Amino acid sequence: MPPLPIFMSMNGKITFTMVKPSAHASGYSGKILAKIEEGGFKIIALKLVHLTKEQACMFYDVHIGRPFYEELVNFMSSGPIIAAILQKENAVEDFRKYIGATDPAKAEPGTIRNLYGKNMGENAVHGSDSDENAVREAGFFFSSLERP
Ligand code: IDP
Ligand code: MG
Repeated sequence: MPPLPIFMSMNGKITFTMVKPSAHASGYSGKILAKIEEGGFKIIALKLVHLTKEQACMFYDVHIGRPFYEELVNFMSSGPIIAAILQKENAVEDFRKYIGATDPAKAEPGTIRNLYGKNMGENAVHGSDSDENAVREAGFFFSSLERP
């Protein structure tokens, strides 16, 4: 992924999420966005995008070399996703808790991945894993005209 964007004043207060292709195709985007808002996360940028394989490779470049990388980028470019920037105090950590474990079978009952995930790959949503990655991921999807 490209270097950090200049815009960083919301560092610590934002996270980045995607409704993954399988969840969007199943018609869960509305329910998932509602659940995100119910959790106290404010949607401050939002779009529907169909990533090319090259774009998915770039987004997930941190996972290059992992056994699931090829499957992951094929899946993430298989259909449209909903991308959003979310604002909340302690956004990254709180959202990771709110979506649950990577494997939906291990995610706490009531979490988004528990409710809407199918398996380890098709786990309904993405959530940034650090403040630095949240800023980087938000900058990958949204220009300065598309976000506060
Ligand atoms: P995370 O999304 O909970 O942060 P990561 O380890 O960063 O989990 O992995 C990124 C994504 O790659 C996961 O959300 C999942 O969709 C996919 N993934 C991770 N591990 C596996 C696996 O063992 N098999 C298939 N897909 C995987
Ligand atoms: Mg991750």
